[in-house]
Amino acid sequence: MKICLVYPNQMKLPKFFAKVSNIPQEPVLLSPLGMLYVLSNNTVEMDFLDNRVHGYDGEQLYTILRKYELIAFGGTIFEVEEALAISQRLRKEGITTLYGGPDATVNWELYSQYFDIVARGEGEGLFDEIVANFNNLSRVKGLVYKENGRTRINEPRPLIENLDTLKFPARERVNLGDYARHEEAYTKKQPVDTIVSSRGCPYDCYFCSSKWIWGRKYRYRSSDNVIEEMLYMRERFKTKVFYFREDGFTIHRKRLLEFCQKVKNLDMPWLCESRTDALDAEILKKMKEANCVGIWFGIESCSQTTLNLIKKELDLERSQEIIALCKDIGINTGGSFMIGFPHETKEDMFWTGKKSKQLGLNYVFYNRMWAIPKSEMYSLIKEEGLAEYEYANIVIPRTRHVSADEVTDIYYKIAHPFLIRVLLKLLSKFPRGVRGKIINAPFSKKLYLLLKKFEMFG
Ligand code: B12
Ligand code: SF4
Repeated sequence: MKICLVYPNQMKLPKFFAKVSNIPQEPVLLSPLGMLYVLSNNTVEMDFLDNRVHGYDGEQLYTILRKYELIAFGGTIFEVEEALAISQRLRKEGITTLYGGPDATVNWELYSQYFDIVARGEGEGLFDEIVANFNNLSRVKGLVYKENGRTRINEPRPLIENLDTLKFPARERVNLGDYARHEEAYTKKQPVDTIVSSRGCPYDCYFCSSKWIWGRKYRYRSSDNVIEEMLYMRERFKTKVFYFREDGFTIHRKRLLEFCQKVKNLDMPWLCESRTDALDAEILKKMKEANCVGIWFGIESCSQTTLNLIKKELDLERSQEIIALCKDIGINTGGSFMIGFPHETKEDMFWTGKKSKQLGLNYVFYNRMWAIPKSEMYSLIKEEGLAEYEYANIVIPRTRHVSADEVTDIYYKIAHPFLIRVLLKLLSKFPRGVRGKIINAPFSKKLYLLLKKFEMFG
């Protein structure tokens, strides 16, 4: 069976979204790790096309994909539009289409109308099972598909118990040079490559959809297995800095300590994301000794009332202490914040904007609130009629006190100092593809960080 795995290109968003720059008009292009796991952990042959790299238009894509018997799309809610459009055309020709990945796992009811098959959950081993059971898909756990006009919902795929049994993601199937491999906010060294050491998050923040993708069970790879992948990446892809982009890298203290102990003499600098409450002075010192050069914190708000309301389970004072400790120890820090939670007033938003810049972080990043389908906040926004803009399942809300446009204006003022606003305006004059190349180039990131530092922190 001729199969092609496709990461679609990001949809063109309506004008309103242009100002909401965290809804990425030109997203940072990273290698599609989930799909690379799918490629290395199925034995059936599959071609792979990342249309964010190629930028084929609908006609070109259709011509390429017509040659296959099964087209499997993945990606996030921001790419699904292209998959939907091509899927309609391919299905008319009798080609089977499938949608998998995080968005499919969360919103499978919706998408089962538009694809022949929707695959919920992890994709390792899935295609081997599909090919072996193509005439009786009821045997393949995780699938939702049509049979004699009726929708069949198979039982969910069990979670992979031992992540160490997986082959490393098939990075050799892509040209890593096509993707962003730099992280100027933390390190001058390049290339920086993404690695994932765990799946799932036990927390329950009300704006997040993690639990709908992975459940709340936290699974992690052994430190030996992770270090083996790092050594392989250094050898094969010349990776200089390793970025653990995942929900829970620091959740398991014992594993983290063991990892630090084993990696410290290998000269492999690394970055990670973390909750502030997972860290303390002892562990931060060990992380520093083990060549940790930066930590990204999801702090979300500078109001304790908001943090409690959104079920983040974080103490703001403690976050401040941890950031100060990182500074003392010599680890760079970044933090992200959200502007426009449903209960927020103008004052609340400006407070987070102001206070976040005084926390001692090296780098701050703001998200204009939008609601991820299936999150608790998504339901609340729908129930209270707060959704002012909706496009392709993406909901841009007002707050109970401030209109959606005003929230966006406030966000824009907080997130982009004057000079950056001028540059963004200039950039918007360039065509889409060119704009993306400029934004993803290392020098742009450098300039951006410099201006941000200069204007925000004086
Ligand atoms: C790293 C990351 C990023 C990176 C890189 C993303 C990329 N495109 O390469 C950066 C920082 C750039 C990023 C940006 C964004 N991200 Co992001 N990101 C993540 C994160 C933390 C990890 C992704 C990952 O590598 N996971 C590990 C791999 C192994 O898992 P996986 O990709 O899900 O793949 C597995 C399965 O899903 C499945 N699978 C995957 N693809 C396919 C395809 C087929 C056909 C099949 C059958 C199965 C399958 O098999 C894989 C192996 O088991 C996830 C959260 C999470 N914990 O998963 C969010 C997540 C994917 N991001 C999300 C979002 C919303 C965004 C942003 C829109 C955020 C924003 N406001 O800017 C942007 C834009 C995304 C874009 N257009 O690419 C959402 C997606 C929700 C949705 N319904 O679509 C997630 C799930 C976060 C969340 N909790 O809601 N992100
Ligand atoms: S926001 Fe982070 S900590 Fe909260 S549930 Fe999602 S992944 Fe977990």
